[in-house]
This record gives sequence, structure tokens and C-alpha cells, in this order.
Amino acid sequence: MSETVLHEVADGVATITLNRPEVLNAQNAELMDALRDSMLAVESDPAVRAVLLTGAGRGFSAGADLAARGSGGTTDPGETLRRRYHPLIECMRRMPKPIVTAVNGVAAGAGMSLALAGDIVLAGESATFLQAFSKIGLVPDAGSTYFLPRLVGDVRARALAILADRISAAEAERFGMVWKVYPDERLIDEARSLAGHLAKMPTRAYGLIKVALNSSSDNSLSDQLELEAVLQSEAGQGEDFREGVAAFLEKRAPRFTGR
Ligand code: T3D
Repeated sequence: MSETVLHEVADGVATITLNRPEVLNAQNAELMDALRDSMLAVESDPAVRAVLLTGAGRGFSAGADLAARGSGGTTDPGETLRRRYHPLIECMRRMPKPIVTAVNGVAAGAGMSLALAGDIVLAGESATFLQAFSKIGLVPDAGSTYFLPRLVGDVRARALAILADRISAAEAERFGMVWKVYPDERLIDEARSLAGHLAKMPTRAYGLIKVALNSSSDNSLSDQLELEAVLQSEAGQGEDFREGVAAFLEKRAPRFTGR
């Protein structure tokens, strides 16, 4: 078991912590393999109904480990992406339960891509975001060219990718990349509290919401309306739908089981 990623499950929440604080959680092969294995494990674990992803120390993640790569190295970065990053990012997007990313410091390069792959992105007020790729002669990867234009629009996505300016959490929130910014000392408690709340909510419906939203920007209106109907048929057969309606009619709090 690698120490580069901490994985703990309690009360329906899997907390995954990137754990190479001495290098701002830069992503070497060991960390990426451990992170992928953690995400795949929670995807199929019925005891997990929400995921919290954060970083140890003063950074969220500084992206790919450049020291491991040395002065360019012989490894084709495209192959590294296909082998290590794509299975992870795709797993996060299809994960049938919500992922909260708590960005506790700098999120650079593929570290920023990882942060944006979450469903609800929270940040500490001293967190920063940086499309570091072009500074070292690379192109944004690990989903950044997919997530960024959809989140912030084409004008900002281009400027962020080309200029590679380091932006603050407040700017990231203003641009629509971050849901909420908290004082640094409150971030992890707020993130835990949110993930704990989500773990008691209708997990199956959340998974279906993700399916709908993941398809939205590539679908026509007709296709999206039909997809909503298909997903609603599925949600409508769920125990949580029956419980939600019963709780409303009985004027009490619902007790969702996630089924
Ligand atoms: O093949 C493939 O892997 C393809 C995939 C590519 C995806 C990518 O992510 S490419 C982009 C890689 N990331 C970067 O280019 C960012 C490099 N880091 C920085 O620009 C800065 O460190 C930060 C802006 C992120 C933070 O700056 P600052 O001043 O807060 O911290 P620092 O002093 O630069 O870093 C602290 C330590 O972490 C330092 O180590 P030291 O000197 O104390 O021993 C530094 O070397 C180390 N560190 C930071 N980033 C990385 C790193 N070590 C290895 N790889 C890093 N990416």
C-alpha cells in the first residue's frame, strides 16, 4: 500500500488525500497508480456514498512530477496520459456518487485538471490555480481543455492556457471554476461537512444527475430531453424517490438509503 495517497472510509465518505507534501503533491507514477486504485475502489464500494479529494500540506497538487521526468526523459507524455491519467479522470466523471475536491493550496498543471474533475470544487482562500503546461512547453492535459472552456468560456480558457498566469481562489470563483471559497483554516471542516451531508442524500439520483450533466454539452435539446426521461424513469423506480415523497407528505426529514 503506497503512502503517497491516504485513503480512509468513514460514515459513507471516502477521504482521499494526496500525500507528497514535500513536493506539493507532485504526481509521480506511484501516486498516480495509488490514486487510480483508490478511485476505482470507491467507485464500486457500496459503503461509499460521497468522496472527498484533497492534498496534504500547503498544496493541492503541483501536477506531474518534473523531477521524476528529469530533463525531458524518454517517456512519451502522451503514453503516460493514456496509461495513468485518462482512466482516473474518466473514473471520476462517471463515478456514481458525488466527488468534493477541496483545493487547499496550489493546483497546477494536471493538479488543476484533477481539481476540476470533481463535482463540487471548494477552495481555501490562499489556493491558486495555474495552467502550468505552456511554461514548460506542453499543452494542457488530463481534461483541462475539456473542463476549462465549459466552465469559464472560450475567452478565459484560452488566456489561462496560453498565458499560464497563476490565479487566486477568488478569481477562480468569479470565473466559475470553484463553487465556494473558505478561509484556509475552515476549508477541510467545510469540505468534510459537505461530503458527510452528501453521503446521506439520494446517491442513486446523484449518479444519474452526473450522467445527465456529463452528456449535456454534446447533446441536442431533443437528445437531452430524452436522456432526462430515461434517467427519470430509473430514478422514479428508486427507493429514495418513494422515501422523498413520503417524507414530504408526512412533513418529516427523509431517510435516504442511496438506493
Ligand atoms: O508525462 C507526463 O507526466 C505528462 C503529464 C503532464 C501534466 C503536467 O502536470 S505538466 C505541468 C507540471 N507542473 C508544473 O510545471 C508546475 C511546476 N511547479 C511550479 O511551477 C511551482 O512549484 C508552483 C507554482 C506549483 C508552486 O510554487 P511555490 O513557489 O509555491 O513552491 P516551490 O518552491 O516551487 O515548490 C516547493 C517544492 O516542490 C520544491 O522542492 P524543493 O526545492 O523545496 O526541494 C519544488 O521543486 C517542488 N515541486 C513543485 N512542483 C513540482 C515539484 N517537484 C516536482 N514536480 C513538480 N511539478
